[in-house]
Amino acid sequence: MKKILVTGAVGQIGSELTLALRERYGSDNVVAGGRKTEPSPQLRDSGPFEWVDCTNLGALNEAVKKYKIDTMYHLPALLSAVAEAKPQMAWHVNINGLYNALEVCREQGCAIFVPSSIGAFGLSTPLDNTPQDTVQRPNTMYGVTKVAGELLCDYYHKRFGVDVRGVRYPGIVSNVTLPGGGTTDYAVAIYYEAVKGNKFTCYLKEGTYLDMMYMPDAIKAGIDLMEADPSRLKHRNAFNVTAMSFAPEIIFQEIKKHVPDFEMDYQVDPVRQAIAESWPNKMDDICAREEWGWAPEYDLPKMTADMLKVLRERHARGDF
Ligand code: AKB
Repeated sequence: MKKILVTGAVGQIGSELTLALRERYGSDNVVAGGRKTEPSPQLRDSGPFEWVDCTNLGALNEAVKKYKIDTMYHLPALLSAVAEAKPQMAWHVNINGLYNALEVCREQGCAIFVPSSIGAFGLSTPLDNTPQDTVQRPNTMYGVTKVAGELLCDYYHKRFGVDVRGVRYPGIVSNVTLPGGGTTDYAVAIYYEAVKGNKFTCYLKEGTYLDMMYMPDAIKAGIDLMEADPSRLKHRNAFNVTAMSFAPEIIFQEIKKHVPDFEMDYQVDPVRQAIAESWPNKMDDICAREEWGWAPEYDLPKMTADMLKVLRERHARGDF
């Protein structure tokens, strides 16, 4: 049975991925690693929890030894908009933290999952049907750390034989933990405002298409890729994966089918708009489909119906 450490377990992806991993591999076999934010009672009480800062190599090494970890899901990262506001911190967490995780995995023979992002692309990338292997010249600190991270991961695989694999996540929509400081966050916030009966003000322009994915598919991607037969993998870091592509007016119209008097206007944030315009409109994820059977379950209508159902229940309970 695997022994897994999830670093960044209290974050947007980690808080749900950790629970899914516990269900699959047994609660005692999945350690949730947090740095500062208090875990939810569910995350803290459903299995081992350890305070571990990935920028501290010694602490990370100790945690891996203590729990005899053989697989790491390494999730800590500053997202795109906040990385533009704090570029030095973004480099420190996204790159120095990743370097530490790779070093620990090299020394202790662990496999490791490292998420990359649509942020690894830039304006000179073909933005429609973005190929798996293409130009990657991002002009944001987030993008720089994501491309450097992909290259570092491939280097650790080739040079040291570390079993490191990753996906380029698009914007992730979830009904549990809010994202913090990303460019795609509007696609989460819009559902909360619709459920609260508020008008939504969108910080991206009409017509700004981006790839997106519902959290259950994001979790499935991470688990399926780590369970894939390595002999089938021609790529490793990192696979394009997508489930849908939409612009603000498209998700708005989909929500309106369920909330007829929902309203939206625009107040464009130039920083996030420029980032969004440098990212693909829609990626081609054929390599993930062919090499490890990637197939998402949720499209926009199915995701919207589920998001609204869950958020309405949470709203009725007074969660937000
Ligand atoms: C962000 O918007 O920064 C992230 C991402 C697409 O990597 N959600």
